[in-house]
Amino acid sequence: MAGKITFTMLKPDSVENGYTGAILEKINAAGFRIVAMEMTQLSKKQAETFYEVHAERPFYGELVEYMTSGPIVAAVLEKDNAVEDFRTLIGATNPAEAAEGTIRKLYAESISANAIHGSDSDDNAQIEASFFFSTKNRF
Ligand code: 3AN
Repeated sequence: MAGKITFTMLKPDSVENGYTGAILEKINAAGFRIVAMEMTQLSKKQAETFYEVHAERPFYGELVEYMTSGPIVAAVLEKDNAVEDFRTLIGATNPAEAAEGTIRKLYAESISANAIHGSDSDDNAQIEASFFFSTKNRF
């Protein structure tokens, strides 16, 4: 059965460029319910841990530096088939390859400043949601 939650972060470029409201509107319009949400700035340690799966990738240092460069908005979202539907809504990692109408096509600047994160599996959605929010703070 497809999972009901996914985890997202509006990345520093989205917040800095004033796109938070427009992106949340698109998320709501696509049928996702906001279960938990917080505006925060990641510490280096938090970003390193969150992106640990990419530790060996050449862009890891750049990614951690970028994700700690300004505030982000973290949220847990609920919908049937949440992970897959959200990945469709945000579009390809590289905005140059993202489909028309997707969040990354509309709002991303580059492959690293790519506007938004979305979990890539149900297991990671659970891990990432728990990284930011206790069950007590999910509604
Ligand atoms: P996605 O966010 O689409 O799941 P991942 O998990 O492959 O993509 O990559 C995680 C993050 O790492 C991306 N959101 C992006 O910010 C960054 N990233 C991925 N590939 C590159 C790359 N080739 N150069 C710079 N940053 C990258």
